[in-house]
Amino acid sequence: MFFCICTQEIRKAGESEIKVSTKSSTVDLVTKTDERVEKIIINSLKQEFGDNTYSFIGEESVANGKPCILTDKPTWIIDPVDGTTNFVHGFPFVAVSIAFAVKKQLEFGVVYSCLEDKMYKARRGKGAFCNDELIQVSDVKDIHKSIIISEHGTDRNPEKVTKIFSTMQKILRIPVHGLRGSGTAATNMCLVACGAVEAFFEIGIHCWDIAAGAVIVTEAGGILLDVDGGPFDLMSRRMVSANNNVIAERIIREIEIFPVERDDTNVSKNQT
Ligand code: LIP
Repeated sequence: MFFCICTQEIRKAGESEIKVSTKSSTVDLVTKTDERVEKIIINSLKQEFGDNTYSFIGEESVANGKPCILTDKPTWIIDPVDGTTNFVHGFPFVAVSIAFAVKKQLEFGVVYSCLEDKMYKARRGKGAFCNDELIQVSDVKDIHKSIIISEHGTDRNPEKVTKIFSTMQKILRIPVHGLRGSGTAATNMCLVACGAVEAFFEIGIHCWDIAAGAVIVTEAGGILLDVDGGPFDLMSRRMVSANNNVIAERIIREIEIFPVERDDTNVSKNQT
């Protein structure tokens, strides 16, 4: 129900002049719609499930100073408008992403691609679906027959931009069939899950961008790794999601890694 309200908010706001502010850089955009939709989601979840039993990690709450702490407590992880830059420009990929974790284990995730009217959802151990149709990752193992997705993020630090585009150039020259980017990590992960592309990787995303997509990809038969080939770490702000290990490992060989601050950087050990 609140996906409909959120979509109405997003569509309505998109019809008039959108007031844009910035966060970590001049190109890291936020709008009143992001904040309003996050409030609708959090208030609806509190109304439905109670206030004290759960923690909330919301992109805009964190931007306004709330801690980004994933504890053992049941936690909602929310990106109210994933693809804010797209939203501001009218580029038609905008998603609402909500995940739920217990004891740091992601239990289910929902990504609603508002303008495509595609509801992706998955619960651990129960499969992944798009508009109630079962979805599965691609069975492609030959990197030369793959489409790879990545994004350049919102950090314009020259060294990072150089590494991002050097990585993309190396992947393109493998060669792969194509490189793409929707502008929203949540949507990119759903494109892996439904087999439209073979892999999505990015350094610089946040936990709220990928938490729901992580459940959807794994339940669709895909895998998640760190960009160095190690285990996936939701709070690390770097990730590879792929249809299989062969594709993932081939991509990882090309990624030029640069440091990013973890989402939970300022959390003391006794808070986790
Ligand atoms: C976006 C991510 C995307 C990233 C963008 C931006 P937002 O999230 O989904 O992967 O490349 O820079 O962070 O900010 O639109 O919610």
